[in-house]
Amino acid sequence: MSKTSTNRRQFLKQTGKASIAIAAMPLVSSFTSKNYFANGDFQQQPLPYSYTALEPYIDAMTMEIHYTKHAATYAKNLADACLAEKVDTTQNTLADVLKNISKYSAKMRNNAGGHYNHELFWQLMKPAPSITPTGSLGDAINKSFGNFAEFQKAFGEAAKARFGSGWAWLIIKADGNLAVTSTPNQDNPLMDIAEIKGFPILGLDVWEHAYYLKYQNKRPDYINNWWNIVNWEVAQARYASVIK
Ligand code: MN3
Repeated sequence: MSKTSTNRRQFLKQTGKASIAIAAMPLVSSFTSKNYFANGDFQQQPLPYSYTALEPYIDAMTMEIHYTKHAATYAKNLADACLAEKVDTTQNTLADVLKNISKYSAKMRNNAGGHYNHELFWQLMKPAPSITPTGSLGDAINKSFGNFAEFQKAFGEAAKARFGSGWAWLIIKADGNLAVTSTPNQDNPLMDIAEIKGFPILGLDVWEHAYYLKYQNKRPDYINNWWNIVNWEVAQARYASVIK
């Protein structure tokens, strides 16, 4: 038996759920009950690098406008929605809100998703990272997709095929397996309304505001270049936080 499947069995045993089907929701919800972002996950956190740091793959003006205008607005509108809809941000995590998002307004859906997705996106990038994942996530990618190049192809196809605005994802599904998915607008795989649910390991913003100044209509070039700045340490940490 492989180490991965042993670990999965141990996980399922620990949750007290014998079957994959019954264990389906606990895997995701057990993670989402944690406050993933330090220092308050309802507020916009400082960008972990300068606006120029991801050049030449993402230009400084795009980073500045994306962070100070687009993402800041999601954070502000999320705060407004939490007040209006009586979400106690000291008692609930953002992920708690996302997994019950069908109970809230469209404003909450757009801005809770927008805020979570962008806070994650900033963390998932860094200048000059290691180019391929190592550790248990690297092993899981090879097992699920055959090899790293095949995974990149699948993820790139999901990002290219998302019509209009949205996100491409690498997620851990409730059965512990990896999957590539995409969501429209600011939805994400933690939401109870998501077509394919799971815990996001990687997320790529394919809204035009994320790339248009540099790439214009060439979304595939933006997607291909993004691999040069993926922070695999953060992705690995997210994976390891769910799959022990
Ligand atoms: Mn964006």
